[in-house]
Amino acid sequence: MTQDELKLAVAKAAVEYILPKLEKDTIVGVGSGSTANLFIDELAKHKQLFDGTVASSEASAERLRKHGVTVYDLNSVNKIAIYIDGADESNEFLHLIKGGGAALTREKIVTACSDEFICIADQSKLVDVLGDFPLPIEVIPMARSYVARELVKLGGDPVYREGVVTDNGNHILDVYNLKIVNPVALEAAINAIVGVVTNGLFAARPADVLLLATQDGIKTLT
Ligand code: ABF
Repeated sequence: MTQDELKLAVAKAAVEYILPKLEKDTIVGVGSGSTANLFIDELAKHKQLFDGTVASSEASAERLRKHGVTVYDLNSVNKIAIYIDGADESNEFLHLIKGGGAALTREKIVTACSDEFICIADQSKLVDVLGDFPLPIEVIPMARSYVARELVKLGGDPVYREGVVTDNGNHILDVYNLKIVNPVALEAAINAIVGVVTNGLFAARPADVLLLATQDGIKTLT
């Protein structure tokens, strides 16, 4: 199977996984990216089974609405039962790097509000040590250079993602050459830099389940 076929397979598997959990009042958190887009298309076929969604990006919200799926503002929702989203990398502990699509802050907020976070990915995303994928950091624009200097002190090589403005009006630094052996500690250290909004490590709150599409079928990691 090609990578696109693997993404479609895991998107379908995610829908099968959550179908028994859906009730009339269920709110589903929906992530961003190409795998999440395929999930949206599959989920929409069952829109009558649940109440609606909260989306982690404007792009996903628009795609959901085009399918006729209700999208709620997070502030009007009490509880998200399930959040489904992709990732750029995962280790065996389901610590993730996310944010390649620049939606990391909203993704982390939706994760925090969700009872269960199901990550969906193809097999290329599973790694021994996080960090080959450059770690995205969302920064307040005026703090960009300061944050970059602090990230160098932590051993990384930050690069400004030029031309990208997040849904929150901020900038992204991508940090290269990190071998992230302690993701929980690095997540906290980067978040402690003044001017950082969020970093793309999802380790303090990892995924609860990783559905991984492989050439041998869908694997479920917990
Ligand atoms: C989002 O989409 C991001 O956190 C991550 O950067 C990206 C993964 O995209 P794809 O599914 O296209 O590889 O989940």
